[in-house]
Amino acid sequence: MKILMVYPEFPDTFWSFKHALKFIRKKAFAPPLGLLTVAAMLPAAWEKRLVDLNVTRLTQQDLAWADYVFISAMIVQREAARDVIARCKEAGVPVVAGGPLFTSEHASFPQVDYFVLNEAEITLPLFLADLERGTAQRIYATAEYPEIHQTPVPLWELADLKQYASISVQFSRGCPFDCDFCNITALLGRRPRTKTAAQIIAELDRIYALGWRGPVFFVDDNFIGNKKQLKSEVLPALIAWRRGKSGLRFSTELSINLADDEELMSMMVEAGFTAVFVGIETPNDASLAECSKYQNRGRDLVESVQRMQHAGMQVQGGFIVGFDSDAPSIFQRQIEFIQKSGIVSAMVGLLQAFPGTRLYHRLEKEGRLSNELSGDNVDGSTNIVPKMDIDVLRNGYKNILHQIYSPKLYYERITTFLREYRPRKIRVHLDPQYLLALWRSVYQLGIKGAERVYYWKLWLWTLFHKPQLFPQAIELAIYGYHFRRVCELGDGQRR
Ligand code: B12
Repeated sequence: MKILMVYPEFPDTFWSFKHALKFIRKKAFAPPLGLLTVAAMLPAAWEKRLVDLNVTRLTQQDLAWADYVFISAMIVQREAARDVIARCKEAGVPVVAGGPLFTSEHASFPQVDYFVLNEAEITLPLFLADLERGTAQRIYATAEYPEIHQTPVPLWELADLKQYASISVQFSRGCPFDCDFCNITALLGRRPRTKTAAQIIAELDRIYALGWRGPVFFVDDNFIGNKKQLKSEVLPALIAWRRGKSGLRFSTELSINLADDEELMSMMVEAGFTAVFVGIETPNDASLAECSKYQNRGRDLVESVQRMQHAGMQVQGGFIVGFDSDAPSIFQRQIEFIQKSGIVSAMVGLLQAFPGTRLYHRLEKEGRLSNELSGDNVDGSTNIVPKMDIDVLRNGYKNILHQIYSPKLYYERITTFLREYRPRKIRVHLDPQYLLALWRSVYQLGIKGAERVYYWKLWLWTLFHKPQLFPQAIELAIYGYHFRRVCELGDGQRR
């Protein structure tokens, strides 16, 4: 059996990092972990190939080769996924679809032959068994959440790793918190299900054996969902694994209560975590109460961020406007908060309602769902009829992005962050692409760019005050270029 795994193209968004990736000559952020995991669950004797349309093209020969196309996507890849499916149909190749897009809205894909929805650990074996018997059904779905102790090491070797800026691994699924807008608890539940330390080490060994020394992103919904297992088992194993190795900086996603646990922060940093993405959402306490984001309430959010920066981790943050409790003053409050926090990569989104979430059900009852969901909450669109006037909301939102990604405020945030950041030493792996990126940044940002004055000021400031943080300063300057480009492009396109 010949299986072609296909991952549709992402639009040019905040999260694509497309304009920043050019500096290091990479084509995409990370290989598609869902498909590579599914590939490892298929019979070993089957031939498998991966075509990630973010790094390469899908040719007629690819389709002619395949007995089945396995496709995965997020909602944001909806249109690109439709194109792939149409091409498969033209070529007469049956399509098997899974992943978050199809789990959320399979009914709108009549051309797909088989849906293997939810988590493949449960649904894929059922499909494969039926396929072998010649009795395959069209839809396999489950309301259960599998344990992931048996999930195999993903087949990273199917991906052309040179094309990617980072690699994803996953330790856990699910999040114990219950924020009403979050798609995660709807898709993956509230009980954190974890892999064992042995599984994670086997995955890292595999990545290392493939020659990877770049960044590794732990794509957990909340990495600290099971602190006990982390402290007693997983982090000690990661600390031991890291000894004598260079590169492989770790980053992850987690909740703000990490700031309350000095021991956990210290262990994470020792294990090699240098950046964490945290859902901060809003400095407006009424909005935090509205969406049940209790873990963010009753604390000084800036101080919590600084504690993580002091421990040695860069904090990236997600922010949202458009809650019912947001007044027009929220836009300026968000700007001031983001500046003060030194969160350089601030992903500010308009509140959207994903199907299956508590927010979606509430708004459906209130008759407040409007147009189709884009699935990208930073494209300036929303499927919610807001309480605030929609034009005030859109303009206020746009204004936040223009302000925080203007060279002045953006570079100010870099210095605020570098002042607070106290990284632990991690043996760097010198990739010549990073040196070239420095020179590309000199040309693009320091000579051609509108931000050149700020760029050179940052050079001077960093070299005088924090010379050891010079690589981080340049990396952040390059991200700023991407964010600004996306804002500029978005102006013409946003709904
Ligand atoms: C890593 C990640 C990213 C990476 C993607 C890197 C990459 N190339 O893959 C980055 C940071 C770029 C990213 C960005 C975004 N992401 Co994202 N991301 C994730 C995250 C945290 C992990 C994905 C992952 O690798 N999981 C591990 C694998 C093993 O799980 P999986 O892919 O779900 O696969 C399993 C099953 O779904 C199934 N399966 C999957 N595919 C297939 C295919 C077949 C054929 C079969 C049989 C089975 C199957 O089997 C697998 C094993 O069980 C998820 C949350 C999550 N826990 O899944 C969100 C998630 C996928 N992202 C989401 C969103 C919304 C986004 C953004 C739009 C953010 C935003 N602005 O709001 C952007 C869009 C990207 C862009 N460029 O525009 C949503 C998607 C919701 C939806 N219904 O579509 C999720 C679910 C998070 C959430 N809040 O709900 N993301």
